[in-house]
Amino acid sequence: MSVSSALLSRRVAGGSCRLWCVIPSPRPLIHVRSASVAEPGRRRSNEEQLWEAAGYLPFTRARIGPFFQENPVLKNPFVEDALLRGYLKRHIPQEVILSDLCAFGEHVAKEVDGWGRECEVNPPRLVHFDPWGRRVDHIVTSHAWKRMKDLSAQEGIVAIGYERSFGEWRLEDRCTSFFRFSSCVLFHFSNVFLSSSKKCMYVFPSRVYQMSKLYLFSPSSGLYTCPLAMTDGAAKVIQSLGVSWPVEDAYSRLTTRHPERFWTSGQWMTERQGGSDVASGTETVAVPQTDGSYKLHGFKWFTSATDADMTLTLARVQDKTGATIPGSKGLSLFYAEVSRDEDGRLRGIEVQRLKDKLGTRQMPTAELLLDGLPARRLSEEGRGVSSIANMLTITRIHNSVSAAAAMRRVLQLARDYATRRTAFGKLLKDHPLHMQTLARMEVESRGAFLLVMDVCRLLGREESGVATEHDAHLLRLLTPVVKLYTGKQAVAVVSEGLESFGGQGYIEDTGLPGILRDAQVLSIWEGTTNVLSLDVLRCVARSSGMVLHAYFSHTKSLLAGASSVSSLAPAVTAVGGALCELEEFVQVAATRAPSYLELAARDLAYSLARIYTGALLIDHACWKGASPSDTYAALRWCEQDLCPVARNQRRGHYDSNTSLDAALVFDQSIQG
Ligand code: UCC
Repeated sequence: MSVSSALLSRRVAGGSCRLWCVIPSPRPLIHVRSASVAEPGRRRSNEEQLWEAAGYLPFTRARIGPFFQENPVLKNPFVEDALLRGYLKRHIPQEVILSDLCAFGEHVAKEVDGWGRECEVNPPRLVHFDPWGRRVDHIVTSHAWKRMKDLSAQEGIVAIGYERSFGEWRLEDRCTSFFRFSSCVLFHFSNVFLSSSKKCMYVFPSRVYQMSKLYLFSPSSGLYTCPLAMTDGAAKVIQSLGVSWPVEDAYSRLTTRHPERFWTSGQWMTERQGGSDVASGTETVAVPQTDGSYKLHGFKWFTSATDADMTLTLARVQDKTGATIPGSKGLSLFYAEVSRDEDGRLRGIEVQRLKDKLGTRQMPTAELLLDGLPARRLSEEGRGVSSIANMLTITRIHNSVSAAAAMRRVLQLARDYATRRTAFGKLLKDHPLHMQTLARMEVESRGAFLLVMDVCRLLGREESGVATEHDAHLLRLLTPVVKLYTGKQAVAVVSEGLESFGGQGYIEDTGLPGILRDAQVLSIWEGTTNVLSLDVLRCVARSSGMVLHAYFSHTKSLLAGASSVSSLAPAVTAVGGALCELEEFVQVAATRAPSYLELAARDLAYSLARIYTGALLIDHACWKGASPSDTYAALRWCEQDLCPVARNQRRGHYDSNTSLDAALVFDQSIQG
């Protein structure tokens, strides 16, 4: 009997819908992928061979079953991001900017994201010696990593912030040029721009534009955003100290759009004693040379993106006896180029090893021995920390942009997946509990975005020369606040995001776990949460409280615009109440010992972040182009404890309970 006629007779006998019932003693049919090797040597029964030949054994030999879960798809992150588009629509509705971002978003989704993945699977490696034993210290990076450098230059990811083509711009003067977009997919929102552009307002969009582009790029950049952060920071430092010899060429390279000229910069601050307490941890010495230059000798323990072309770093100038000044007052800022001699050896640098990190593996991070690195002093002697502070401001803002972008990316993927994945009989998007979870992430993500962009707006105002004293205070206060708060949010939101993919979120080659690993660094480098909380106290003290004065008055002005919007009333009440609590806390804390404020520093920073973000969400929801979702997001955000520092103050957390905290942490005792 032929195979087909044998099957036919069985079908007739049993009915095809009950096939398995009529097979005598059916064997389990679960040998996915390994059916042919599971029981070596066993011959298949005639019956099995018949079913298999006819295609009725779905799990056997090369067949692994018919179902494949659709993967989440990255779509144009600009088009997909309603808040980004709304924010830009409100603040910088310039045709050229919007079409550039839209086109860049398309490029990111279609091509750049793949390069980012290649950076992850092809991490850098260090080649210490050439085949003949000569020391070369080559950091070998992937093709994709190099492409990221060229792309960053071409797209002006650093340059836009310095070109300032859009400097100070008066909206009413330019509104006639709106919406002649010829390319891309801006039809989504083009018809509502003009209606919102009637009133006169000033915007300072270069930094907002640059950071919006960075925001689109960051999650697909293979961590190239790290060298870009330091490059931007170095350009800012050079600009603030004066673009002149010996750094004018470097400045033009850091800020160029020409890939062949583009340089990246390092920021070598961390030594073996640690990266937070820079003042006492820096051992590197600078030995003066007769020509006015210096040679640096020291050990840099954690240098990110070590394939940079130049660096800014701190060192202590030795006097003629070889002595140095300890502490912050002994630190000066130096500029050094990374170059090779005629034998191909790095000049004055030995790369000890690459770091084996939890995440950010795409990027070379190294330990460097500085062994006579030629350098030029940029700051006055002893003014190193304050001179590099501008770099810290910029890298902290970049860090915050990357944090907001990581949250947005995981949400975009989770949202797409929710339209593809079926469980318990329906798509994930039709499970209200799943939607509630994503909505909570969305609220965090929106809050982070608005907080970050507001700091970028302030930075743009400062650099356009139009910042008031009030703006400058606000920028100083909010920079550590936004960095510390968004770093923590990113880890939480991305972690939650991975869970929304179930087990697949835990599988390396989906690319999802890397998002979480990379997010974890955001709360660590460029100042940990506690170090930044103390920086908040530092700027309050150094400004004699003026930064807080600016904060309170600006937050109140944001709320004032919403006082007549009834749908936002609960949010306005919550933020207003929290602001009063915060003012009371500040008054009490001002009368207490410094140790009291130090214990409150972290909760204070969180309170500043939550209250201000609440006010920004409310303000954005009041804008006439806002959507009902903007209102909903503001209401949801303001339901949380906006002022944890007041609550914990009432509980006595900042009184003298440090000994109890320590006793709890080191508890070894068992009573009874
Ligand atoms: O390097 C690292 C990794 C690089 C990777 C970068 C990529 C990130 C973006 C990625 C995106 C994906 S990690 C190493 C990072 N290290 C830090 O961030 C340092 C953390 N520690 C601090 O921030 C500390 O608070 C210090 C180092 C600033 C404290 O130093 P001092 O010397 O003890 O502080 P002082 O004495 O309070 O301040 C010295 C001067 C003062 O100015 P003057 O002398 O004029 O009164 C301060 O006002 O510095 C000024 N100053 C600041 N100014 C201190 N901090 C600031 C600030 N934040 N802004 C403005």
